[in-house]
Order: sequence, then structure tokens, then C-alpha cells
Amino acid sequence: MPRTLAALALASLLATSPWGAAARDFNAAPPNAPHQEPAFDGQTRAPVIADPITLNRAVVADGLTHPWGMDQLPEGRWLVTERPGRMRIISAEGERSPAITGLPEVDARGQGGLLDVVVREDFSDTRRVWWSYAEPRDGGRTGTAVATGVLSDDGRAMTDVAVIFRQQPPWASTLHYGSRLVFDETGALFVTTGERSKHEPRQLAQDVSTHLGKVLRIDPMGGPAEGNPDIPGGAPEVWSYGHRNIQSAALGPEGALWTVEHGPRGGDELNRPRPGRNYGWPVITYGEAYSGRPIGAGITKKDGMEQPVYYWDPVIAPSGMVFYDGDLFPEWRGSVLIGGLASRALVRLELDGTRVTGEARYLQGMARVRDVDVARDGAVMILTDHRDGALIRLTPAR
Ligand SMILES: [Ca+2]
Repeated sequence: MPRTLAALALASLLATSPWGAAARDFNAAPPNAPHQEPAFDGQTRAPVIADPITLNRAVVADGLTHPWGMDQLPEGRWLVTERPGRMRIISAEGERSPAITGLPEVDARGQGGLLDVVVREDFSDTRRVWWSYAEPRDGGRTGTAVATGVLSDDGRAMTDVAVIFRQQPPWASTLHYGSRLVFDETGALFVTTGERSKHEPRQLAQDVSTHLGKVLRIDPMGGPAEGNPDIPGGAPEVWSYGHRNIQSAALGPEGALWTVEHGPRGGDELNRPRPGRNYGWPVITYGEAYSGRPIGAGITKKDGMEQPVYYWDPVIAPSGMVFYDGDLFPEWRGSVLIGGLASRALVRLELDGTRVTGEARYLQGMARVRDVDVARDGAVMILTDHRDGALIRLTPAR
């Protein structure tokens, strides 16, 4: 098949390219906010891990338009979203289905469009899928939304579609939608959001009655989940607040949610959001505005506001994340893998409990990495964010 031949040709090109080895130089870049002090040792610039591994890369499918999210189906195929509004099934051999019909309209301007997708372990029985997207609202405004539907047996159509969450308030902005979807161990669904970037909605990250700049926790068929924190004046879906734009989220090995959010210039942060806590944006943050001016009062600490587990200055520009627990990279078990957009890298953090003890980067300079996941056989799968984006399978060269 032409598609497969093209993929093989690209795969052999990649296999001879220089991106297989781990990068060693990323901490040489100067910080954007050199006057800021971390709150504790190891909160930023963890030691560079001298990982001797070399990665093999195989392009499973290319020709995807700004792919954003993926999840693996039980029989090994991948559900993949493309930001313009398409969801497809991609086989392990790289065969792409036509776009699945029946999804609601998305607003694909700016950072919007069809975003994350997730299924549960019982997909074979239920064929149920959840996805997030930028939803068009009245007056040119938009908001993050989450829908669920049942995939038809032939994989061509989404049926019984219901919108189960609509971010309030909507805003006339095409930026900072979040939005990752993560099921917790109780079956509740975490939804991460952004604060829509503009100055006025940015302040709503601190307003617990809104859905902007929050981690939300909902019932998978709609409504707030049982067991959410009781926050005075808070919307019932709110789990944590004071976030900027969370595009990375995953359950840790201990069953707790971890997130990485896009910070300002020099302020991306790794958090382990706890119920009812305030993560500070835009009152406290590391980094500075793109103009070089301070954010707010330019402070990085305040009583009642949480410190990130880790932060990056300069930023990595995080996308998807996953905790590695597979067989192909035994040395990586317990690490968190994070896609990097501006950093054009796959980032790996080694952890000791909730402390970061080392950082490694792979594929540095190759491509904007939009999502990362682990296949059932332990291969690391990434999506590259381009007009001609790809699903790429990473294995160790042994
Ligand atoms: Ca923060």
C-alpha cells in the first residue's frame, strides 16, 4: 500500500537521523527569570540523566493534520484526534480509517479543535469513547467541552453522542483550552482546563465558581463526581484551581493525578493537584510575561498557595504525559514521560516519591511532540504536531 511504503521510507530516513541518542545539553540554556529562587532544592534543573539508550523510531502513520490526542483500543489499534475535527482509528500497521462521523462541531481556530480522546478498560463491552474539544458558543465565543458516544461496530460512526461538560463562562478567545481527560481509580473523569489566556479571564483561574484554569472532576455520564472537595462558593466540578493551561495529565503509580501546565515564559510546572488546593496562577508563578515584564507582583510564593513539584525555565511547552510501566524500557519504569512542543523533545523525569531526581530528553530538535502514550507491548508512542503530523513508535535499539 502506498501509505505503508511512504511510512517505511520515512521510517528508514528517521532511523539514520541523529535524534536517537539522549540529549545532554539542555540545561545549558540560560533561564528567562534568573533572579527567581526555587522554593526548595531540586524544584528546577534536576541533574541531567546520562541515559546511554538509543531510540529506534518507526512511523506508524503520517499525513495526520495536527494530531492532538490518542488512546489505544483493546485490540491494539489507536484512536487518534486531529485538531481540525477528525477522529480516526489507526491500525498497528498504519492503516487509517476515514474520519468517524457523528462528532459535534468544533471550533478549530487558534489552539482549538478536537483535542483529547480516552477509552476505558471495558471498551470491548461498551464501545464508549470520551473526547474533549473547543466548542463554538454564541457570539463567536468558545469553551472547552467534553462529549461521550458509542463507537459503531464497524468503527465508522459515533452514536448516542452526549455533551457531558461545558466550561463556563465561554470567552471570545481561541487560546488555552486545556484539555486532558484522565479516569481515576473510582471511575470519575478528570478534565483539565485553561484560563483562555486574555487578561480578564486569566483572573478567573482564582474564581472557584468558574471552570477556567481548573482541574475538574466529573461523572463520566455528566455532572460533578462524588467525593469532590467542598470549596466555599465553588462550582461542584472543581477539584483544584489557580492553573494556567493544563495540557498534560496522567495518573501516577500511586493512583493520584499529576499534571503539567503551560506557564508563562520560564514557568511551566509539574503539579500533583490535591483536592481543594490553590496552585497560584496568576498570583504566584515562576517565569515572566512574553514581554519580559513580571506577572502580577512578580512573586513566586504565597501562603495558601501550592508550590509546583518541579518547574522549567526555560519552558518545555508540555503536551501529553504518561507514567512508564512497560517492559521494553525497564530502566524507565516509574519515570514520567512528557511531550515537549517548543522544546521539540520527549522529556523524561525520574522521581523519588514526589521529588524529581533527574531529567532526560530524547529526540531533541526532531519535532513538536503533542502527545505520548505507552503501547501494551511497552513501546512509547508519540504524536508529532504538524500539518503533516505522525504517529511514531519508539523502541530501544539493543
Ligand atoms: Ca502554580
